[in-house]
Amino acid sequence: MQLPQNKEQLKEQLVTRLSRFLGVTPRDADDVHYYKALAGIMRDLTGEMRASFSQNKREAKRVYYLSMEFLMGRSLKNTLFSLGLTELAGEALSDFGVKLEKLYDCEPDPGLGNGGLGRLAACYLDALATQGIPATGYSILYEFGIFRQNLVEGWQTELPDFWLPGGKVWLVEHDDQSQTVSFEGQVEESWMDGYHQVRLTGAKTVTAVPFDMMVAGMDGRGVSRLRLWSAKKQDIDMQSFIKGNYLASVEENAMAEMISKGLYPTDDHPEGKALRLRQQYFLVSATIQEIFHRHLRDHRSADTLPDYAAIHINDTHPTMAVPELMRLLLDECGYGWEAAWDIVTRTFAYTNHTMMPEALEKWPEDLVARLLPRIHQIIKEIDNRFRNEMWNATYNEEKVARTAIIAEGKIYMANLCCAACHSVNGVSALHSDLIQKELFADFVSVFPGKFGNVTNGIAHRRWLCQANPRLAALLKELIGDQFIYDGDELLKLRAYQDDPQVLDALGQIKLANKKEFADRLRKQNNRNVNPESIFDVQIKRLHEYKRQHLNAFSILAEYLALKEDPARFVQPHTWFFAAKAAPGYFIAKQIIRFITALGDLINHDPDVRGRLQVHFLENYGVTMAEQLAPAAEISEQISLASTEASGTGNMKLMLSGAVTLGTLDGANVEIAEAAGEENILLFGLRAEEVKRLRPGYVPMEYYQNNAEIRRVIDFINHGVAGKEFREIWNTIHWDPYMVLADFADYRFAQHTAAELYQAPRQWNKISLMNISGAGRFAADRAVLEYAKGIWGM
Ligand code: NBG
Repeated sequence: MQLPQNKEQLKEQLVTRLSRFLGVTPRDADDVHYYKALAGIMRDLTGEMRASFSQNKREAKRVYYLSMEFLMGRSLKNTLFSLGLTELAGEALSDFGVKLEKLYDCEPDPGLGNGGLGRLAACYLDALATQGIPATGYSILYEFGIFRQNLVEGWQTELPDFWLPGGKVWLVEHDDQSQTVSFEGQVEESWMDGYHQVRLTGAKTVTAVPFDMMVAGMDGRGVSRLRLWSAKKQDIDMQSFIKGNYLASVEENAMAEMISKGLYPTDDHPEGKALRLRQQYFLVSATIQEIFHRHLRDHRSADTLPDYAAIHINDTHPTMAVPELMRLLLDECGYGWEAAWDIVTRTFAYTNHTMMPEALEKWPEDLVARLLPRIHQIIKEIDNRFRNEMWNATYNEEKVARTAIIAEGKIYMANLCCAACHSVNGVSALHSDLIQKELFADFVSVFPGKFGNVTNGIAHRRWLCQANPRLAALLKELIGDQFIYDGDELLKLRAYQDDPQVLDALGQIKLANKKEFADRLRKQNNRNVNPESIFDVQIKRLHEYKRQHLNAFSILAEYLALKEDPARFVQPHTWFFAAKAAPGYFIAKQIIRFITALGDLINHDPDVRGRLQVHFLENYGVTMAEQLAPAAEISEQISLASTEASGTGNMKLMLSGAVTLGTLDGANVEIAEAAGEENILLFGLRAEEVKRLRPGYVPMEYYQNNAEIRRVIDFINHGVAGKEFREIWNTIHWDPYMVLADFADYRFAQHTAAELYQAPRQWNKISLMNISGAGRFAADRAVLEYAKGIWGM
């Protein structure tokens, strides 16, 4: 298939596809048909491009990015944009009376991830393709992605997300490349001719069938592949079937296929469930077997694996890849331990994405022993040897205990990564510093060279050029189009920081984006928002550490102040929240309910009408973020310092000119540097202050000493919009994320923002400084740092 050169060619391809694959004529076809036809063309095109890209790079080292999550967002717009076909497609379709924009809305959001971790992986595939680095992302083809969030009287309920009907048009099955993954069974060892032989008998096997999806880089410079494994079990228990036990005959199949049924909807907080462990091993076993055997086929010896393969472990979820590769080297190829370990340690690198202690994965040893007996043996041996190594290096029993891989019946996945990977990095300067000084300090004392930082980045072409076309057009006019390829080019915009025309143009673009978003809300959600009000946005997962409740308490304070003095001037202000909470995270769900109730209270109160509004938007996802980010003016990044590893939403909002109102946490620190400290609204405790104050923290002192806090908390005590919020009231008394400690300073920052907003040109200048400084957060920069500094390319 050829890249369509002109409108007529594309029309021809569309007509063919409509009739051949969908059985409709252009006249009878509806938007979904056109969407599928166009997507199918793009899928085939990018598939072929990938094949030739891969062929060109056959001697090159490859990146294999293992991640339990890839939050891809929609593909059609991105693919057309990258291949420079957007206009052509629009024209071709309009000849059939079809609007391209409407086709975009036919595509579901493949929600194969929870939040930042999964979206980061997707952004990296995009950047790797543009940089011409041959890469494959590996994950699971979850039949159900992240749940659809439905609020019933403010209470989050979870509905299944059927994404495959509209999403599978992007996938190509390769069942000839299936792999077999074994669970359970017994390990049998023997010696033959002086060689140690290991066999697993009586194991239960599952077939991993790969489905590929392509991500085209800008101008088709390269194409990344996302390979998703689906669990299949084709055979049937014939004995049960013959005896008439029909259910029993397929029961095991159903169990096996459960593995790829659904995404675990928790982030930053893994649940130690057997199915989750099965999922993890399923992913890594299929992936490592494929990489390994392909390497042996192409290069004949496993010795050279580290020269051709950089395997990346995205957070600890795919850590079992380490013992899995050891297993292949030891049991299949007869390597000795040291030689195998040397190959493994030169092949793997690991990124840590969170410091939250409860989020660090540990698996019960007995579960691993039962489910993965051979893997368990190998991990035990790694643990033994690593304890020795640590002891010889430190003669310090405590250090040995703290870095142990197995302790008290649990397997510590982050420790396994630190022991086995040649590189360990955090995702922002602050986070990398903290993991080196705290979480992994013992490892650092012995292996200092292993640890580093790669600050996260975002696919700026998606988040700027595609999501915010008005701004992109202005930028092209002012600074040319090189920023599309090189984020740092955005700095050139600074030449216009005092140009009143440009500043006004930025204001007009923001207003147009706000109106567009308000329109959408009116049509889709029947909500009316005032586009002249300041758009204040907090969009991210719901977690206590991210402190959506701090924002909510401040809104309540604002409201109560206005009720007391209705004649007071206030800057009209609309707050948007959007967030999913882990289904079992009770307090997080209560916070959603609280914000919704706050909306009910405020949005219906005639005293504040037209001035204050609060909206909690249901079912947050990548597409919603693409719609809301261009309209945002205040970017709420208010986690307690030292809790947010990086954040990436902060980068997306900055890139669209929103002003960060945030703590010095995660990548906010670098955002402040990039925009200039005077162009960001910082507040709150610093990481080192948090560390110092937390142990003796008494939240009620703030309650006693601050009348505004008192008023807010007492108000909550009496219920909001007729609803009780006992649990929220209780947590404030304990306040693990120090909301009360930062409250007064946060209020001050909010007032400052409202004041600055009174002077539009000044505000727009701040906005310009943010847009122009956002280039360093391009994923292109981040993947190049990985490639050079970590993957050895
Ligand atoms: C998240 C962090 C974010 C970070 C993303 C991507 C997990 C486990 N971690 O701060 O909370 O931006 O990872 O690195 O989802």
